[in-house]
Amino acid sequence: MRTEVDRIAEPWGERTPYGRGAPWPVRVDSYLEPGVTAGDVDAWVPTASVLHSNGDAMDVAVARGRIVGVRGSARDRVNHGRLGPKDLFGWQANRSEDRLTTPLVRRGGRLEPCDWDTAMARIVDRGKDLLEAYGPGSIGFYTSGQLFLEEYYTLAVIARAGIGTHHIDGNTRLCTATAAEALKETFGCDGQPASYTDVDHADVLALFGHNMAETQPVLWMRVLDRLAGPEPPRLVCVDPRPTQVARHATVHLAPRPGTNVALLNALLHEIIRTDRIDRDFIDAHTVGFDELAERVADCTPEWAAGLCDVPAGAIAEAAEILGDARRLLSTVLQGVYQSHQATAAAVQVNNLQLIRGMLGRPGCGVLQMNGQPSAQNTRECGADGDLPGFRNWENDAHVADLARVWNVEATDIPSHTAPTPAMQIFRYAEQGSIRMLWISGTNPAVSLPELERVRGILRRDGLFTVVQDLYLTETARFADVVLPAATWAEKTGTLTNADRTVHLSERAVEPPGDARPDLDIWLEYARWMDFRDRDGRPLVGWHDPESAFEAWKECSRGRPCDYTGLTYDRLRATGGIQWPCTDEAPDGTERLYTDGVAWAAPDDCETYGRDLVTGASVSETEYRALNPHGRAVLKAAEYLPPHEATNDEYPLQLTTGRTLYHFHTRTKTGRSPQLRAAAPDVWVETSAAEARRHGVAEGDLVEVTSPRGSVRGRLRITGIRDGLVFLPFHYGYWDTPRGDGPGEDGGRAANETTVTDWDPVSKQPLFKTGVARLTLVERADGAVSPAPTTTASAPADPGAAPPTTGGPAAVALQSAGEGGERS
Ligand SMILES: Nc1nc2c(c(=O)[nH]1)N[C@H]1C(S)=C(S)[C@@H](COP(=O)(O)OP(=O)(O)OC[C@H]3O[C@@H](n4cnc5c(=O)[nH]c(N)nc54)[C@H](O)[C@@H]3O)O[C@H]1N2
Ligand SMILES: Nc1nc2c(c(=O)[nH]1)N[C@H]1C(S)=C(S)[C@@H](COP(=O)(O)OP(=O)(O)OC[C@H]3O[C@@H](n4cnc5c(=O)[nH]c(N)nc54)[C@H](O)[C@@H]3O)O[C@H]1N2
Ligand SMILES: [Mo]
Repeated sequence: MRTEVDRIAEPWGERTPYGRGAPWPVRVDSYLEPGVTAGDVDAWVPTASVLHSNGDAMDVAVARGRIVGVRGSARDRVNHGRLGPKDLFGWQANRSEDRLTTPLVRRGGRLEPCDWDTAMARIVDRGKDLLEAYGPGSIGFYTSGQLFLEEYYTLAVIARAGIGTHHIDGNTRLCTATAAEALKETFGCDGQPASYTDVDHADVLALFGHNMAETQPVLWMRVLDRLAGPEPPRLVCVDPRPTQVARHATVHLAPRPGTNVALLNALLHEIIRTDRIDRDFIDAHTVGFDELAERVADCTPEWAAGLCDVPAGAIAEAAEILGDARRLLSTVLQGVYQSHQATAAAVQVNNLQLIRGMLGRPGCGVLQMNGQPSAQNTRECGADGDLPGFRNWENDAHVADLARVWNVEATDIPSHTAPTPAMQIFRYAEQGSIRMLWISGTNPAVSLPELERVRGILRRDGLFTVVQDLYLTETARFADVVLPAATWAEKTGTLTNADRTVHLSERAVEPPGDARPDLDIWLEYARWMDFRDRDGRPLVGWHDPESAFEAWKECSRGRPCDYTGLTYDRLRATGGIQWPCTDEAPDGTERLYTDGVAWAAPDDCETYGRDLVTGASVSETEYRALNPHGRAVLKAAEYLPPHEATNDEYPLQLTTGRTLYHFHTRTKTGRSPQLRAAAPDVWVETSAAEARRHGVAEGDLVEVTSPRGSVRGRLRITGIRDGLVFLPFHYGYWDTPRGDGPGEDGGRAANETTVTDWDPVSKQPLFKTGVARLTLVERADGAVSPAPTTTASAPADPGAAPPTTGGPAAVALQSAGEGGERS
């Protein structure tokens, strides 16, 4: 059956219900631009989405050398054909008229076009001068969670063994550093235990600070289809906003932001108090239960109710559902990771799974979610603060093993101190010890906290910045050299989603002008720098995506993220495959830890861990004593209040986040007409009671001011908890007259208001726990708030705003059951 659906008005499309343990029915979603029919398409080229971490597999339609649409991949394990609104419409950004087509260099204060040799010579000359005068610590790399595995691996080799700096991190620090850290603290090693197929089996789903409906819409379709079928799962939602997840929940807890640890400790308390624990599992697979039980002994629902401002009865009810679950799947994302006790809270979710013995079986597990499409690869390949292959930088044997793979001396790989997290890289740039910063695939002039400070750093005379992007972003405008990158569908490479599924994304069209794949840029740089291994051979011995992938496979051999059973041809033939994929597990691995925890032994683990409250490192000796047999560690944490408290001057809490239709700083979704129109500008969300208290109404232009700065937007009144303001963080300045920062009509980017502060364990910045005041700028006088009505920002009074629709331009095709059911 084929139906046409306005996928802006109906983001999740129609239901294909299924029951517990049954296969998720196929539904193929597709969109071709107006005037193009399937008969016009010359080729369908396989890839996966890069506008979230879900890994929706799709084919790009190519006609006469141009992308003209997309179609979901029916065979793929991740999406069974479905696509979300960003998947359907986001590709149009590739074709935008304002793509960068040549390198730019700064001459006399202005960025001017030049050829590649001129740009590369500038970078190489400056880098060599700095290396000679100040050493490798004067150079830093800040990369992304949106490139391909082959690119990160190449960059990691160049930075660590070529330059020899440990100032290399990804924007994954803002994103899923806490996911990685929480997995390391509990399981000794990064690596997602669960699988999306656990949604098919679970009888209880618990979402902690995760607006899955908007941020992984295809995974949410899977949940909606279970909810519509026989034996639906029960949903527990912990989120201060009235998200679609909250609307479908059996229990919705809307805590005061920054109180996750208090709430989780109370849930653990109740489960232990009512003896709903799995003693055998705890004894066989964990250490630390007694300390955990002691830590939460006084954390009653009544105690947490006061801190979280949630009824004690609702906490007890949630604990009962979690405690009675027979197949419990929990997910965690930014409502936890971007809070002040990020790792401490994320680890308590791991603890909840473990004390209930909910691990390594169908329907049982935890998804410490990723956000970006290839954040997993940034972490695996060591383009963030980790060594490649989840090796432990504090373990000499691991460093020596990496040196063997790269054929360099172990002493050539910087591992004498902890790797530098992104916020510290920017601090060094501010202080002047980092003098060259190479930024790729990220837009810190909009996405880092406290933007006035960030702009000041990027503007510094003593800092030479290289920015590698598709567009002249806010960040690129501050650069000394801008390099035009080719992107998704214009280059080939692999990417791994949040449940370890690896996809091959193939080049479908030529990049515009002189734009080049990030891989080619770094390979070229390595040639210019002439990096050598210890036998005098080129350090980077590969020349294209497939040879880079083969090199990475050797680096991953025998490691938890083992890719040795994968090839480009296998990925082409099969679609997505989950790592580890080896000779012993040739079809990949659905769940980790089906037979106990595997990588936590002192000689194997990726880290010896940290104190969850202070962030202080645990020493190797302490870890050996704590966990000699390599079990899962149940780590306890006491609750601490958020770093900023409301006061007379700033009486409101402030949180920031996402909407369904936009991706980050909108460089792609802001250039896709349907997505742009669905949420055209920044808005401000409060509750009706808060609006009344402030004497403001729906559609009024208001200003949100924090101790750092302010943002102006039109008010949307929603069911958000009282005392809380929400700002979407997508809206920067590239499409405003000034282009790089606030103009006369005030700030637009949420990060004008956020604070330079981070979780002590994962070093992830706090985007979700600020304070602010709200003032009226101008009455609505007929103007409406640009907030969508289909999402968490739906108006409390349904008649208060016209419904968000896409009209004929947003009609996509849905073919249910086509291609048969996937087993
Ligand atoms: N549409 C869309 N999808 C995306 C992205 C995008 O930009 N747009 N980006 C991708 C990326 S990189 C990421 S990291 C993910 C992020 O995906 P999510 O984490 O789902 O998105 P956020 O909106 O950042 O935050 C989730 C929720 O945290 C809640 N929250 C705030 N404070 C607290 C708190 O103290 N406790 C709890 N429990 N909850 C709180 C907010 O109300 C919000 O609904 O999305 C990915 N998918
Ligand atoms: N206030 C607030 N701030 C936040 C968050 C929040 O919730 N609230 N969330 C944080 C999170 S989770 C994240 S992930 C970050 C995201 O923050 P950013 O990474 O800064 O956001 P993007 O807009 O995705 O920037 C990616 C850039 O890479 C470019 N690009 C895309 N594809 C390619 C490619 O193939 N090659 C190259 N070279 N460039 C490419 C894009 O044009 C874009 O400029 O924001 C963080 N900041
Ligand atoms: Mo993210």
